[in-house]
Amino acid sequence: MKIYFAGSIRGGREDAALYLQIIEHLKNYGEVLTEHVGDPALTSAGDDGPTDRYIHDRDVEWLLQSDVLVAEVTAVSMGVGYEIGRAVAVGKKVLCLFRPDAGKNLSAMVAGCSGIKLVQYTSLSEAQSAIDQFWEENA
Ligand code: 6K6
Repeated sequence: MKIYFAGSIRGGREDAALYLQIIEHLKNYGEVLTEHVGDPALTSAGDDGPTDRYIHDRDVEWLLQSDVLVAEVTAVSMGVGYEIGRAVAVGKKVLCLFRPDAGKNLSAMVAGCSGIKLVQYTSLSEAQSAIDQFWEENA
């Protein structure tokens, strides 16, 4: 089982510690191809790494190889939205996790998409339970 985890990078790293904890839980179910998204050392500003073209092409390849996409969608991120759209377009299973108490408005393009399982949560344990249930329903 290959899992693509999507979380904000240039959209802001305020939830990076949470991404790391979600990724740790996802590892119970398979290989997470995008562990770097939870790396606390990864900032929104780093620009001395690979080119944007390299990042895009590599990440899309991983996304197309993956069985499931799990996205934390509370922080508003163009890249996460793009990845969700690409995953839905090719019929991947998609789970989106959103914290309504963070004061953000979720896009209707995610909230209204029938190809996405959307779960609202307030605590890490609720996110973990949502992941467990998603796997039970899609195993
Ligand atoms: C690093 C530091 C600043 O910018 C970077 C770019 N590096 C990236 N490395 C790996 N994946 C990336 C990178 N930038 C975006 N992504 C992908 O898009 C990840 O899979 C995330 O799920 C998503 C984040 O998009 P933005 O728009 O928030 O950056």
